[in-house]
Amino acid sequence: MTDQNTLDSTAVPVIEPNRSGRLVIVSNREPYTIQTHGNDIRIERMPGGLVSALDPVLRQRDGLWICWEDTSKKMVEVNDVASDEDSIDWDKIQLPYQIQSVPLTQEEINHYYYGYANTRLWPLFHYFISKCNFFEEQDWPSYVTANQKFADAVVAHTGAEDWIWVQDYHLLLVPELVRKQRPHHKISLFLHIPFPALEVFKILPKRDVILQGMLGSDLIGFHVPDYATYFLDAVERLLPQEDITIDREHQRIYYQGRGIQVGAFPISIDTKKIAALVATPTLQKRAQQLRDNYPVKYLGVSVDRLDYTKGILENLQALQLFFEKYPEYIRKFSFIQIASPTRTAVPAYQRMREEVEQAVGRINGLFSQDNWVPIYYFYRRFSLEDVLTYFMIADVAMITPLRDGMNLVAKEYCAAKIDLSGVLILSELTGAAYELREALMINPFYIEEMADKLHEALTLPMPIRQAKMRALRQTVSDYDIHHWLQSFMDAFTHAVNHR
Ligand code: ADQ
Repeated sequence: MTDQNTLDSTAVPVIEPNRSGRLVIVSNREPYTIQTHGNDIRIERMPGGLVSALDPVLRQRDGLWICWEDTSKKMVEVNDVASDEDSIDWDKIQLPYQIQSVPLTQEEINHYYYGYANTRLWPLFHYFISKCNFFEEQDWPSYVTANQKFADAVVAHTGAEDWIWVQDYHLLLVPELVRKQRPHHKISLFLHIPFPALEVFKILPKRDVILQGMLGSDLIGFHVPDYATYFLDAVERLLPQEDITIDREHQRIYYQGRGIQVGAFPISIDTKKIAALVATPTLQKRAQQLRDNYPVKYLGVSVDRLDYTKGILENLQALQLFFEKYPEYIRKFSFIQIASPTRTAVPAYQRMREEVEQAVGRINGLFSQDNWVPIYYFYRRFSLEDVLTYFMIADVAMITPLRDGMNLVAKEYCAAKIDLSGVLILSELTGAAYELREALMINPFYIEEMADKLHEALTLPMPIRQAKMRALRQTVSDYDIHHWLQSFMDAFTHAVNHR
C-alpha cells in the first residue's frame, strides 16, 4: 500500500502546540480517496488548497475529518484497470487520522448536494440568479436533513474541548444544529464562495433560516472584507432586530446571549511547496520539453473547473476578438485552456461543456493555419505537477471568472513563476483581485477590454513584467495557506475566549 502524500506531512507545524483538543473538520467532501490498481491500493489525497493545508495539522494533532463520502469503501479504478474489491483487505488500510463518514441516501445527495447546494446557493451566491432553481420542493427538506445528519455526527464524535470547523455552503445550518444540542461547543464556519450583496441574498427563500444556521458559530470567516460586510448587512436587515445587536467596528454580532465574531481570512496556497516543485530539475526539464511542443512565440493559459462562474466562454470570446483585432498574433500566440470536469450531473454544466467545446471549435476553425492552432483545449484533471508545468511555460495567465470567492489558480500561477517572466490577467470580480493588485485587471463582462489587456500583457516591457511578478510573488509568499490557517485559528481561539 502506498500513501502518496506522506512527504507532505513534514511540511507544516501550524497551530501552536498548547491549544488542547482536536481540530475537527466538517466538510461535504472527503480528504482522501482510496484508489486501487490491481492489488495495489493507494490512499490519495484529494486535490485542492483546503485539504493540503489542513491535512498536516490533522496528522500532527490526531484530528478528525467528518465528511459525506465513505472513504473506507470508495473504489476508483485507475488507468481503466478494474480491481477486485473482494480481494482488498480493508482492515489493512490505515488512514493518517480518523475520518468519519456521514451516510446519505442517493435521494438526499440528489436534493441536498445537486439540488439545494448546487442549483440554489452556488448560483445565487455567485450572482447567477437566472441559473437558480427555486422550484424543486424536495431540495430544502433534504438540505435540512443532510445538515442534521452532519450535526448529529459532530455531536456523536466530538467533545467540548474539540475545535469544530465547518466548511462551506453545503453545511450552513450545521453550526446552529450542533449548538442546539451542545451549547458550549467551540464552532466556526468558513465560506469558500462569495457572500452576496443584500439585494441578491434577499432573493433566497429561507434566507433567515440560513443566517440563523450560520450564527450558531463562534467565528464566521469569509475570504474578503466585503463579503463579511454583506453578511452583517443581511443579519442586520433580515433577522428580527430585537434579537440582534451588531458592533460594526469590531465585526461582532450579539445574538441569543452570545457574541459571534465575523472576519475576512483570504485563503491561499502552499507557496513554498509550489516554488520548490517548479525549481526541481524534473519539472524544469518537463517544462522545456512541453514548450517545444508549441510552435509559437507566446503562450497563454487558464486552468479552471468547467463551471459557468469561471468565465471560460467570455475568455474564448475575448480570444476570438483578440485574433480579429490583432492579426499579427496569428501563428505567434496560442492559448491553452485546461478545464476539469465538475458536477457533470447538473444540466447547466452539461450545457456549458457543449458551449465551450463549440466555441473552441469555432475559433480554431476560423483561424487555424498549417500546424498552428489558436486554442488547445483539455477536458480532464491534471496532476499538480502537470498544471505547474503549464504555468511555467505560459507567458500570460488569463483568469477571468464572472465571480469567484477567491481563485487559487491566480495565486498558483504567480507562485510557479520563479523566473518572474509571466503576466497575470485577472478578473476584478474575484476575491484574489483584492490582494493581487499588480495583476492586469479586467472586467470579464467587457470583452473588448479583455482582448486589449491580452495585447498589453504580450507587449509589456520585461522590467515592468518582472516588477509586477516580483510584487505578486511577495504577496502570495507573505500570505500563504499557513498564514490563512494560523490567522483563522488565532481568531477562533479569541472568539471562543470572548463569547
Ligand atoms: P474552486 O471553485 O474549485 O474553489 P479555485 O480556487 O480556482 O476554484 O481552485 C481550483 C483548484 O483546482 C486549483 O488548485 C487548480 O489548480 C485546480 N484545478 C483546476 N482545474 C484543474 C485541472 N484540470 N486539473 C488539475 N487541477 C485543476 C472554491 C471557490 C474558490 C476558492 C476555493 C478555495 O470557488 O473561489 O478560491 O474554493 O476556498
